[in-house]
Amino acid sequence: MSETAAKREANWVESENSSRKVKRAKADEDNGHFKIMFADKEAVVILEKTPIREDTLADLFSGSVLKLEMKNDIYSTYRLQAPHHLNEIKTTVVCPATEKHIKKYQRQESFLVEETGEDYESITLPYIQQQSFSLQWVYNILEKNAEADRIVFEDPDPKVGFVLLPDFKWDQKQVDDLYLIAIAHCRGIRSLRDLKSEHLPLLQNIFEKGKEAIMQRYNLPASKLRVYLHYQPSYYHLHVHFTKLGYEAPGCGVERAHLLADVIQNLQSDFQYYKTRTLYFPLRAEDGLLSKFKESGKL
Ligand code: M7G
Repeated sequence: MSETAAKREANWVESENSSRKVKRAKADEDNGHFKIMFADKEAVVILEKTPIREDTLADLFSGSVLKLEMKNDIYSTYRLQAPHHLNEIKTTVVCPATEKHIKKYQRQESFLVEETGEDYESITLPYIQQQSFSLQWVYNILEKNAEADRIVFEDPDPKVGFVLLPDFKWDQKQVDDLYLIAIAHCRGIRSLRDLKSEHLPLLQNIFEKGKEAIMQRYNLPASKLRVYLHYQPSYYHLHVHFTKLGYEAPGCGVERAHLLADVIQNLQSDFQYYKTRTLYFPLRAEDGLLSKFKESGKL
């Protein structure tokens, strides 16, 4: 049921002197209310209707108000007003948001980029060294300064260890849209491009122990999982996405997701695989990296 339920995402990116549909958001934690209010900080607010859970259907049918919109023969459509407790909107806030966050969440046209190993060294690497998102949230997780109570599994080994926890895209209400991330303890592996055969024990450890932990906690076997890395990622610290097969997680398309099983095999057959291969990925119209590729005559 939940897989077919509509999942809509509305992003407000607010800015004082622009005509874009914008609100400024501030959480009022004292009274548990989330107040949308104008403050002096830029914010990104992501509002998502979450999947409908099968175990709430009885409540939904008995507690809702139905308004008939049209009826024709055996067909009819309604507007259903669900009871409050079934009418939640998952809300994610980035505040203060940088210009890069604002661009990340705006709807924009995408362009497929072809990046050779040399393009990575001369265009991409210098750009990400200057421009990438802060990794503070990642270090907070690894050092237990944030989300410690959400950790599903940890292997503390500094070389091959990792922390597995729910991605903030997942509200954990149902396993149909399961989304966890495994964050490596070791620092300095920015992305797929930095991976070499020496990292195979780390990748294999994440793959095996991540799958085991998900089986134990959520009773989902490996055959129900899509385990992959993004290229380009948004955050340049090695992490692996674990999502449920059948759930079309944002970014699981072939132009961005690289199955961990393939990554392991590729490195086993060629230790320089990700250093030398041409990789393809989409960039959005306002991404600064796209401008760099254009300036270099690559697009
Ligand atoms: P990515 O491949 O670098 O980029 O994945 P993407 O965000 O474009 O997919 C980073 C993953 O970390 C994403 O799936 C995010 O939803 C997730 N994520 C980002 N932040 C800032 C947090 C956070 O603070 N906590 C948790 N649990 N997950 C996060």
